[in-house]
Amino acid sequence: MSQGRGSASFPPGKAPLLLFYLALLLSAQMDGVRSATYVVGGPGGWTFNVVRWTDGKRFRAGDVLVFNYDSTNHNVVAVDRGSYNGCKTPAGAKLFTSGSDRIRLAKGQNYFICNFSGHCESGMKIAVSAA
Ligand SMILES: *[C@@H]1O[C@H](CO)[C@@H](O)[C@H](O)[C@H]1NC(C)=O
Ligand SMILES: [Cu+2]
Repeated sequence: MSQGRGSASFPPGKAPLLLFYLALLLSAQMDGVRSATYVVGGPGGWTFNVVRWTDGKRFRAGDVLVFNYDSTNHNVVAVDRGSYNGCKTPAGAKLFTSGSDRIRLAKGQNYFICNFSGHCESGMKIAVSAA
């Protein structure tokens, strides 16, 4: 049986298994580099005055935002810049109501508000810039 350089300690039959585990490890690490998951508002979740939660954070396209909230009192609406600034809901805006929504960030600006009456005005809104 030949013992090639670099494979001295691995019987030929085990090489595919080793490569398989190596591939798993690499793909897990690349996933970690590619996208992160953030819980909006931290332990307090998606609620009033969450607007500053993004301060000092850096987001990337593909990162996932998790919005945790009581779905009887709040929701999440993906809006445009003008609607974000004016706390308006544009026609056809995408609405999330599960109480634990996972939303993947698109490259550029992403705007989210709660459109229950008065909530956006009370700081229940976030603007997220994804590189
Ligand atoms: C909130 O957004 C949804 C989805 O666009 C819309 O159907 C609903 O009328 C909005 N509610 C208010 C109070 O603007
Ligand atoms: Cu709300």
